[in-house]
Amino acid sequence: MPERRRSKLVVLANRLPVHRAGDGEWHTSPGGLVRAVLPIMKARTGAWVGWPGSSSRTPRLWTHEGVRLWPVAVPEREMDEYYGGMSNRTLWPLFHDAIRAPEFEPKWWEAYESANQRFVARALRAAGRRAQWWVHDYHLMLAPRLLRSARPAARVGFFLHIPFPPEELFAWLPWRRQLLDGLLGADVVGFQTHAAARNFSRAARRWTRAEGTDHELHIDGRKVSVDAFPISIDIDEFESLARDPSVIARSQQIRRRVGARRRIILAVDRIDYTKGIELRLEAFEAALTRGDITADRCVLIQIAVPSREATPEYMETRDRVERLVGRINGQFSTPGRVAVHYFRRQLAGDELVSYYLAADVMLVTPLRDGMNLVAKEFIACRLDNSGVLVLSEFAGAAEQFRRALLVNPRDFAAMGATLNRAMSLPRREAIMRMAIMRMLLRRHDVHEWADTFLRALERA
Ligand code: ADQ
Repeated sequence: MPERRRSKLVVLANRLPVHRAGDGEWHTSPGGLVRAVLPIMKARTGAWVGWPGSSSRTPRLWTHEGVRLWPVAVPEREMDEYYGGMSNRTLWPLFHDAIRAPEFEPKWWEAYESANQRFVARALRAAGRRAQWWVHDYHLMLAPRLLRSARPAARVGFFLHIPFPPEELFAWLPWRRQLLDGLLGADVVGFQTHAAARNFSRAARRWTRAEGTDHELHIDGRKVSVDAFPISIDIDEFESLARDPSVIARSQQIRRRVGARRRIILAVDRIDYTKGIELRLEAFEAALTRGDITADRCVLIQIAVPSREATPEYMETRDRVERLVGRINGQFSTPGRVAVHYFRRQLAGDELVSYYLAADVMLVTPLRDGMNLVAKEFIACRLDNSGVLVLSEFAGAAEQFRRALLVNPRDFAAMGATLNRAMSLPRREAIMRMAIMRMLLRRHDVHEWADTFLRALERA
C-alpha cells in the first residue's frame, strides 16, 4: 500500500469495532470505547486492527465510518488457546485477585505469543512510518514490545481495561518477565486506577531491569510513562436518552408494573464471577430473612447478560445465580409481589436507561473490577440528582466516587447494613451525594479520557 494511504493512528484490540448482524452487514458495535475512539480515528485517518468475530467470510480490508479496518485472521485452535485459554482462564482470573484459580498452561502461552505476533504483523502493514499505536487490553500485552522491535522510533501507547494485580499475585505467572517486558515496549502504559499503575511499576522494578518511580520508568535508555486514565462513558448519549419522553414513560410503566409504592433495587451485569452477583443475592436474601426489608416494600431487579459461555466457570456462575433467584423467590414471593425479577438478556440502550431511571437504589458490587461502567451510566441518567449508588470498594470507579455508599461485598453484615442505609437515606443527603458524583462525571467523559491518553502519548 502506498505510504500516503497508510494510517497515522492505529488501534490494536482483540476485536474490531464492528460485528456482522443478521442482515449480513457490518454494524458499529455498541459500547463507549468504540463510540469514543471511532471519531478520533476518523479525524486522524486512523486504522483499527482486530479479530472480526469469526474465522470465515471476512473481507481483507475495508473502511467503516471513515476508519480503515484490518481484520486479523486467527486460526480457530490458536484463538481457543490465546483467547479462551491464556486471556480468559489465566490472565483474567489472575488479574482479578485470583477469585478463581488461574490455570497456567504452556501451550496457551505459545498461542498467546503467536497471536500477538499476528496482530502486530497486520498492524505494521496498516501504519505509516510516523504512525502512533494504541494497544488495548490484556489480550495484547506483548504487542508494544513487538512493535518497538519492528519500529524503534514509533510512539506506542497501551491501555489496560482490567485491574493490574498486586506484585505478590502477579509473581505467580510463569511468564511474568516476558509480559512486563512486552508492556515496557510502550512509551505510555495506562491503567484505570492509580493503584493498578502502582502495582505495575512495582512489578516492573522487581522483575525486569526497569528503574524509576511509580510514574516514570527507565529501561534500555528509554522512558516509559505510567499513569491512571480512568475510562468513562459518553455522557451526552445517556443524558439524551434519559430526557427522551418515551424512555421516561417506559420507566414509569416499569414502576407501575412492579408496584408503584415498592422501592426498586437494580443491578446490571455481564454474568461473570468477578461481578459478585451471588454474594449480592445472598445479602438480599439475608435482609429479607431478617425482616429488615420485605418483598412488599421493595423488589430487586437483576439484569444479567451472559458472556464467555464456552468457559465452564461462566456457565457455573450462571447456574448458581439462577438457583439463588429461584430459592429467594420460592421463599419470599407472593402473587403480584415477586421478590427478584431476573432478566437474562442484553437490553437495548433505551430500555436499559428506562431501568436506570426507574431504580431507587443501584447495586454495583463486583469483587474486583477495572472500572465498572454501569455505575457511571446510572449516575449519568439521574438528571434530577435522585437515586442512591451502592458501590463496591473493589471497583475502579470507587477511586473516583467516594460519595457513593461504598461497601466491601465480602462483608455480609456490611452489605446488609449498606442496603438498609441506601433504602432509608434522607432525600437531601442522597441528592447532595448524587449531585457531586454527577459533577465529577460531567468533567470526565469518555471523550476527555481518549484525548488525555493521546495527549500523553504525543508528549511522550
Ligand atoms: P466489562 O467487564 O464488560 O468491561 P463494565 O464496565 O461494567 O464491564 O461494562 C459492561 C457494559 O455492558 C456496560 O456498558 C453495561 O451497560 C453493559 N451491559 C451489562 N449488562 C447488560 C445488559 N443485560 N443489557 C445491556 N447492556 C448491558 C471491562 C472491564 C471494566 C471496564 C470496562 C471498560 O472489566 O472494569 O469498566 O472494560 O474499560
